[in-house]
Amino acid sequence: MAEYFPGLKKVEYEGPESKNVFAFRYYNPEEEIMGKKMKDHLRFSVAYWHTFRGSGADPFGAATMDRPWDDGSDSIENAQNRMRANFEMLEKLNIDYYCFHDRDIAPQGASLEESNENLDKVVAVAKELQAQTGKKLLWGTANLFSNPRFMNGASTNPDAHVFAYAAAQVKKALEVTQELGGENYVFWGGREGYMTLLNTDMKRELAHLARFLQMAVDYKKKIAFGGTLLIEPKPKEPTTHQYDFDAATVISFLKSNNLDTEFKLNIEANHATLAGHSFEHDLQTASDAGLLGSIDANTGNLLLGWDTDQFNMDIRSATAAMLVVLNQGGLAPGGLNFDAKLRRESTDVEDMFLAHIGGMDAFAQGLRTAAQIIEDGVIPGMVKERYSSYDSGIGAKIESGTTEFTELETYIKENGEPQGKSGKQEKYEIILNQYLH
Ligand code: XUL
Ligand code: CO
Repeated sequence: MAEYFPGLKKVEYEGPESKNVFAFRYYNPEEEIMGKKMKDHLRFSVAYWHTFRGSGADPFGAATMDRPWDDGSDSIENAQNRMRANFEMLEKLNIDYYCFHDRDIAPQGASLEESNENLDKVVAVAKELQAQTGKKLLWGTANLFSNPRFMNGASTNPDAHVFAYAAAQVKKALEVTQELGGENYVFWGGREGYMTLLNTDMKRELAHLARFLQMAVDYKKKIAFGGTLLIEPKPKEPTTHQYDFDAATVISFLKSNNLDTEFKLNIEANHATLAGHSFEHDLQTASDAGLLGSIDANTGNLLLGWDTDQFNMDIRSATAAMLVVLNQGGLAPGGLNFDAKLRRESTDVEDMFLAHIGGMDAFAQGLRTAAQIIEDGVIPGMVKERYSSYDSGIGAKIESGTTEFTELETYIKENGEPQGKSGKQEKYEIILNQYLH
């Protein structure tokens, strides 16, 4: 078989002293942290759309990246070759998973039937490569936003004909995800949202979205697909107001439509920050609801106001994320999907490797640091102490629901004014910095 990355060798762990940018300094897949292998904590995944379909094109200019294996055509053969390159990269980077949209991996045809046939031809190659390499599909999804038919949305489109098309496309995408043993299936809203309320019946559109998701649940059960269904929140872009705004909005939408037992959330860092939250805020919100299913591990550029999908090299942010993951006992069957693209100016093939190595190592270091923070217990102990007034006495009665306003009024009359207690943010930050080195 052709070699797609001839100049690039398998990336190995060399330890924190290494200066080799093609080595891991922190990611040592088989090493155990808190009783579990690093690879099982992190469950890294390559995002096919960015890594094998990204070209560096942006609204201001044409493609900048030239990949020797990609002839730029829409042929099935070209699509199959890209898939082969993907598996070589997964092997060389020691990444166990990948994720795709239906239209990333195979060209769309002139009809739904033709698109489905194209998909089957590439899925067959992917299935064979999975069997040969042991690599796995973290999740599949349907692209319900690129084709002009979806310009006014997919399941929230005012035209029922488009709703039906979206349903047909998701049906097939669920089937191929199942065929490849996908461990999850993602719904990112795409163009589910609106540009102006003047032309929009929001209540009706949201009811249609709920219907669509219920039909997906029903079809999942019909075909006995065992993966987790995930919803990926995003507040804006491409529409002005995306319905799946943030974790809190999606959780409440799921609960009010009795869908919260059927879906979990796929939290993306750059989407959280676009919503005005930190990455860890949205992770914690999802986790507290028992609904954190998977992560799109990227970052935005906070100086820009859009979804720049960069590889996250920030150890502090990765540590905050891994704290949430460790505290909920892991992510499986979810994982850390690098929904991130090379900068337009990073045009070398080797940059594809460097970006993933840097992202993997940041989250590996974040994992190690988060484990240390939890094992030392200093910060968790300070937080526990901060809430200790609820562990006994009147606080315990408040938490257990065994007191009411009259008793609380009596409590104040007897005990007077509460003493202000310092939040000690700077102390927490100093201690956090002690771990980040
Ligand atoms: C878009 C985005 C998507 C989803 C999958 O912002 O994050 O790539 O992850 O549709
Ligand atoms: Co994403």
